[in-house]
Amino acid sequence: MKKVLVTGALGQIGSELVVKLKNVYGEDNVIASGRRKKGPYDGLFELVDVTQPEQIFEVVKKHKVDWVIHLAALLSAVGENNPTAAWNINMGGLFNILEVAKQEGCGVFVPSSIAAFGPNTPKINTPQDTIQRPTTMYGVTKVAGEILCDYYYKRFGVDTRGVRFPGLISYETLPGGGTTDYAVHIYYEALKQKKFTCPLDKETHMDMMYMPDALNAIVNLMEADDSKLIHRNAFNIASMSFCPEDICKSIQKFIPEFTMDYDINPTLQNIANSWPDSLDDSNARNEWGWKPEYDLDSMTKDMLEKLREKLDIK
Ligand code: AKB
Repeated sequence: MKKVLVTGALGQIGSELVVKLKNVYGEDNVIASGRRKKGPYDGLFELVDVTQPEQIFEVVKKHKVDWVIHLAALLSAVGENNPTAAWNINMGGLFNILEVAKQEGCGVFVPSSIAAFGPNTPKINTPQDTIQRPTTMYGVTKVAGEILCDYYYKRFGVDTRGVRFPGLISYETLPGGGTTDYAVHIYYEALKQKKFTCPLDKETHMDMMYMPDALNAIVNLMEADDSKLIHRNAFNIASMSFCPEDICKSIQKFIPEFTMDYDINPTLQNIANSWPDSLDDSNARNEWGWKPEYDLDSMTKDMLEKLREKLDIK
């Protein structure tokens, strides 16, 4: 059974991933970690600041960790507000994790992002191997991270794996500081206010994914047969591509009185315009059987049901 350490475990992905990993690998084999512990935590938790290598070493040794799922990172919008912090946390943190993995013999899963692409990348059906000249610090750290993971695999034999996540939509924990966050907030506002002011223009298409598919991608790639992997660290994965107008219409199927207006945030709009509209994920499908389950309407139905319950809205 694998022993897995998750960094950034209290964030949007980590808070749900830890629960899934415990179901797959067992309660005692999953160690959640973060810079701060917000209140009591149900299960193993360690304080780890990924910019401090000795803290990572200590926890990896203490728990005899086999795999690190490295989620601690600043996202695109906060990264543009503080590029220095984005560089230090995203690159410094990843370098430290890879060094520990090299010395302690761990595998490493690191998510990349659609942010690893830029305005001169082909926008539709974006290939996995293509032009990558991102225009955000977050994107720069994601491309550099993909290359650094390739390097640690080729040079030192560290088993590095990763996918490029699109915008992730979930009801458990809010995302913090991304460009795609509107696609989560819209569901909260649809239930609470029956209206939403969108910070992106109505035809801004981006790739998106519902959290259960994203979690399956992590576990399935980690469990994939090494001999079948031609690529390793930057798999395009896709399940749906939509714009604000599409998600509005999808919500109106379940809440007909829902309305949306627009107050465009230029920083977010510029970032969104620089990203692809839709990704070609054929390598992930062929090499490790990637297959998403949710489309826009099935996600909307589930999101609204789960949020109604969570927010206690009849
Ligand atoms: C963001 O918007 O920054 C993230 C991402 C696409 O990586 N959700």
